[in-house]
Amino acid sequence: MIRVLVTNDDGISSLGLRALAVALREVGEVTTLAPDHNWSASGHNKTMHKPLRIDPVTLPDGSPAHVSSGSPSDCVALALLGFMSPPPDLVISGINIGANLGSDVHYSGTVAAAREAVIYGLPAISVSMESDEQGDFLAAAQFVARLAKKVMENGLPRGILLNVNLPDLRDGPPSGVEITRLGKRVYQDVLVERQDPRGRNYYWIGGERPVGVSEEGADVWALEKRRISITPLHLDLTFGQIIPRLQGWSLSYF
Ligand SMILES: [Mn+2]
Repeated sequence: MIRVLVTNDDGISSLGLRALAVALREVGEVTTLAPDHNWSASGHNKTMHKPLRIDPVTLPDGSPAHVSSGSPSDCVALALLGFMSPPPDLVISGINIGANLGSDVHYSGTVAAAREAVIYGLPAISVSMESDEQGDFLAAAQFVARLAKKVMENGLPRGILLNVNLPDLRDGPPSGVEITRLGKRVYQDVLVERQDPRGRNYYWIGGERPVGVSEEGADVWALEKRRISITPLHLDLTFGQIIPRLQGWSLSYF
């Protein structure tokens, strides 16, 4: 029986998390440890200057879970550093409400939680769906359970996580599964400047939802075709091709 840690960034009350926790029971022994509030777009962070709490909770289906005051990546660190004993064989983060495509992976707490597991040397999957709170998370979670079995059967190279994005399954089943590369997100952020009731200016980063550039083989493209996108992400962000050129700059200290 494999041991699976389930977490997310939308918080313990998310239906996406709950569906995942239920479906993964087909694969192994599930431990759920998730943040006590929504950490979406919180990126990868480590709480270093205040204590972290973990409290037991019961999910609506009656299964036990734990809730933490920490970030998504804190939840994974807490579990792997000893809260979960023995440690998990696989970490799955999600199902996030809203896709995480292209540069989203740098903002995403969902992806950060999976990345935290990979830093510790464990295989991990981050899962997001292009939907709102009412999405068909159960169907999505059943696909993730099948993927999790594949990961355990075949293994993943060290340093790799799988970033999975699903189309909205309320519109029907997906048209396929595509192994993709990261695509290009286009953010439509707009700076909104307003005044608070005391007359001081405040700023809000607003604007329309991000769109994407649809290039064949990219995650954005797969979702546009209503396919499930699976992007392997590596911890090593080095852009090796440019190293010889930079060496050619002959940089020296003096
Ligand atoms: Mn989220």
